[in-house]
Amino acid sequence: MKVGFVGLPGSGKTTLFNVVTDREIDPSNMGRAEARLAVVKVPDERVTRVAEIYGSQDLTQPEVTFVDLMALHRGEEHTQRDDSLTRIAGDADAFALVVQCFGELDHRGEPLQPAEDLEALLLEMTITDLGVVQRRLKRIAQEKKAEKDTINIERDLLERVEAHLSEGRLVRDMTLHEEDERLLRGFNLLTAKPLLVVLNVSEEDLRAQTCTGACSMAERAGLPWIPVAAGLESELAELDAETRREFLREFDLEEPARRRLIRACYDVLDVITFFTANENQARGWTISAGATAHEAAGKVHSDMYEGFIRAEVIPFEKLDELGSIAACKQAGCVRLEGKDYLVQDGDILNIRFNR
Ligand SMILES: Nc1nc2c(ncn2[C@@H]2O[C@H](COP(=O)(O)OP(=O)(O)OP(=O)(O)O)[C@@H](O)[C@H]2O)c(=O)[nH]1
Ligand SMILES: [Mg+2]
Repeated sequence: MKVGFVGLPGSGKTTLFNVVTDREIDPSNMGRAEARLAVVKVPDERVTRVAEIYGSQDLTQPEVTFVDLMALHRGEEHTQRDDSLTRIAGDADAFALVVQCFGELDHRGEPLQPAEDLEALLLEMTITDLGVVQRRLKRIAQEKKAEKDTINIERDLLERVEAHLSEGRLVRDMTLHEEDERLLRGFNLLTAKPLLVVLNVSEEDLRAQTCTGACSMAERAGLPWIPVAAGLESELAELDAETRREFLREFDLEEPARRRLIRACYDVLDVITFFTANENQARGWTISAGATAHEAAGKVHSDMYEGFIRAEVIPFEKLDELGSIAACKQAGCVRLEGKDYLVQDGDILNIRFNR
């Protein structure tokens, strides 16, 4: 699962990125197209418990990759638009839109207007998508074999998307058939992805639980939002764990930004976690809600997908409660499921397959 941070200049993307990733920077990505990438282990205590019960030597938490992207500028601040963001961030599963809600002035030195900033950001993303769609339409028009059915289907779809975007609306709000969605996926349109609004608020606003205008703007746009005080949290990161906990308590925050952000990303992406375990390793995996046991097997290994026979399933709650696989078997809590079984959050899957 990969989440890209986008935002206007100075909105706090890098500060948030550093907080969320504990500054664990992947050196192989240094200097690459201005985007910084870091893999974060999702804290899920269930993996530890699964490892304990299975006697696994190693454990692997599910992972989320965060990408600190370059700033998007307002239209009037740049002359040339390109699709570099689409190219760099195209493979992200979702975007977190970071909106500056701290301080009095924005990066231009003008009075802060978070709702307007969010609107400007969404507009920039919409225009970027429009550019991608229009460039493709232009190329289609130039194609000699323009009468081919497949090309016509693509053109009709892109023209619909163009009309939708031209009204300033997001592709994710379009009603699309599965076929259309598959066709569009190749274009990596920014506004087709799940979006989460991150309001980067000041310490005072966090304490007062006040919501800036941006949250009603997010709601109008049908987007989920969370408040985060990136500046405060980056200061807290310098403290030892106990002092940090005390501070968080003082702000009525049960958990640090990293956890809240990951949880919010799970929600917007509509993903769940399943586990695999043996004596060597216990591991958590992230998969779309509604995925089948067959798809889950494919996530673990292509051999398991190809040779899938069935899955033995134990729900985490049962395993946790009964404390051993033998006890689960005895209580009839180990189910045998076929390819089409819909994986549930917390399932421990033992995939039987033909090698
Ligand atoms: N007071 C306060 N300052 C913040 C907060 N978040 C970021 N800043 C400050 O705002 C400035 C810009 O923050 P960055 O994290 O660099 O913002 P950015 O979005 O990465 O900026 P660009 O990459 O240049 O677009 C820095 O001086 C930060 O210290 C916050 O929550 N509160
Ligand atoms: Mg930055």
